[in-house]
Parts: sequence; structure tokens; C-alpha cells
Amino acid sequence: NKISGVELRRIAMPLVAPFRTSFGVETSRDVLLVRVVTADGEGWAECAAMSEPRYCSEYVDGAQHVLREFLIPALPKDGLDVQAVGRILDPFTGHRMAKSALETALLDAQLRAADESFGSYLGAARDRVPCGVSVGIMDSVPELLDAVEAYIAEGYVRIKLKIEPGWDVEPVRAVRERFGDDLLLQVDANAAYTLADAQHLTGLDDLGLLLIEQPLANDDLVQHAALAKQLRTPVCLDESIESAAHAAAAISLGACSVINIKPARVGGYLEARRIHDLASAHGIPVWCGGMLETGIGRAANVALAALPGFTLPGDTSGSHRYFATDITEPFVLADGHLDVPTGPGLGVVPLPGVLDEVTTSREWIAL
Ligand code: OSB
Ligand code: MG
Repeated sequence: NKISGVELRRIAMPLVAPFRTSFGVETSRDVLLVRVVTADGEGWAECAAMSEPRYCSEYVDGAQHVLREFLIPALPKDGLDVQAVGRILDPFTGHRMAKSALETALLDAQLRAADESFGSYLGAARDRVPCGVSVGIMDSVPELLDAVEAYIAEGYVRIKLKIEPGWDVEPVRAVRERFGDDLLLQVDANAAYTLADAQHLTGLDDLGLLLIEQPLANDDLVQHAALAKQLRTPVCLDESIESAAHAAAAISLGACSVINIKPARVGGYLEARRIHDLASAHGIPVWCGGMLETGIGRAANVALAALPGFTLPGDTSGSHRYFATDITEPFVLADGHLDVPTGPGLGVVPLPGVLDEVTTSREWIAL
């Protein structure tokens, strides 16, 4: 499996509606796609880094730069087993989303050549996964209720509301009152609060939430542990967990009782699976997060979400929640679920016609 090179391709993907979080508003996704070419064929992946370093320190231009200058040149020309990629890239600190994209493209190439699917390789325990949807911050409560109603009508089995100071207890209560106690409901603050807000956040405790995701700063496990003691709502971490080592620390500190696993955030699907295994051993439920991926990133996330420890519905929504036209065959919800792809590798490829239309730049890095 000699590697001849890697193509870095940027595409512009307008979102069907603006997506507002506590860290900013997204109207279009500027996605970096990675295509690895080997003697046996090719492999695809999508880099989750966003346009600006707000969710985390990575951003798409930076990811492309570190891939071109450091990560791709570190690969051996004569090829390698994907299990070795993490070790080869480890001397470069951080840049987990860039590393994840490269490792995933190499894994896709390896699995396609071996005629095995991502789901089978990772250890999927079912052939479809229940899907939730992440609902952005809106201008008004009536607008939020309309958005949630439409998602429930589409079949989503769990609703996640983005919150921030000034948009929390009141809109969440309105959703709970309107849609009833049976609705699986959770919130995500993207690090918008401090421990001084603990008393205020207890206002969510009577709303029957599955969890509150990342209430405090990314780098503060100790304060999350203090907050978790004051809330009845379970604390879930997203941004804080960048590796299995972080997950181990968070679990032993009592900083969280649930983990959102985003493969990109933790450096890839192999590290994501290690976190899944660790959490399962501790009885900690996990679920698969998302980064507004195209069908390329979604395919792998859906496969991961089929592992047995993923006991909560993930942010693995259908293609049309994000894009009018996806770059792969669209993922379409059936009865609130998405099917785990069964074809070799990711089980999906970009549709050439669509891909060319949305491409904004391409570069070839020869090995
Ligand atoms: O915090 O989970 C998050 C999107 C971009 C960056 C961070 C987050 C999100 C989402 C949407 O909540 C998840 C998705 O539907 O892909
Ligand atoms: Mg989150």
C-alpha cells in the first residue's frame, strides 16, 4: 500500500439555515477534504476544523497548513498500517482535527482495499443508529418552538438546545412545556458559563434534561467537578475531552457523568474507540457528537455511533438538516434512525458532479 500522495481540497457548503451557538454564527461550512492515493486505491476523509478558532484552537486554514508542512510529509512512502499513524504523528503536538482527517483517509483506503466497512472494523453492534438534532440559538421562543416542532415531525428522537447566558432556562422550559415530559431533551453551552453561574444553572434541574453539555471552560475539569456536585442535571463534556487521557482524568475527578465523543476532536476514530472502551468500563454513557459534517464525515460518525457503549442518541442528523445538496448520496432519516453504511471503507464517496461544483481550491502533496 505505497502512498503516492494526498490531495487537499476545499469546498464551500452553504447551510440550509444559520447555526448560532454561544461561540458564533455559522452560515456556510468551509470544509477541507483529504484524499489519500495509494497503490491499492484511494481513501477519503473530512477535516472538522471550522473557519475560525472559536470552538477550539484549530481552524481550517491552519489544519491545511499543518497537514501540508508537517503531517503528510511524516508519512512513510512505502505505506503503513493505520494502527501506526497515531504514533507517527504523535511528535507533533495538538492539531487533532488535522491528524484525525489524515488517519481517517488512510483508514478508508486500507478498509476499501480489504473490502471491510468502517462499522465492521470499529465493532458496530447494530445496523442503524437513533438520531438527535442540535438546535441553534434563535431570536425568539416562538421561532425556537417552530424549529423544534419541525424536527420532531421529521422523526428526531432527541432534541439538543444550544444555550448561553440570556438564552437558557426560559426557552428550555418553553420547549419542555410545549412538547411534554417524554421528549428526550438536553442542552449545550459550549463553555459559555463560569462556576459563578452554578446557582442560576440549578434552574434547569426541574426540566428533566438528559444532560448539560460543556457548561464551563474547555480546560477546566476541576471546576466542572465542582459544578457537577451542585447540579442534579448530569454534566457531559465535549470540548474538554481531547484524548483518552483527558477522559480518564475527567472520570476520576467526577467532572462528568456522560461524554460526547467527536472523533475529530480526539484525533481520530481509533482514539474515539479507546474513549468509548474506557467509558464503558466505568459505566459512563457516551454519544457521538458532530461538527456539521458532510456525508463523508457523517458516514464514519454513524459507524462509530453503532458501537455498544453509545447508549444515547447522537448529533448524527440527516444530510438535509445541514445542506440542500450533500456531496455524497444523502443520509436520510427513517423512523428517527440512520443506517450504518455497509460498503467498503466509509461506504460512501463524493459524487463527482456535486464535488466539482462546490470545490474552491485543490492542492496535491506528493510523498
Ligand atoms: O458543540 O456540539 C457542538 C457544531 C459545531 C461545533 C460544535 C458543536 C456543534 C453542534 C452540531 O452542536 C452538531 C451537528 O449536528 O453536527
Ligand atoms: Mg458540544
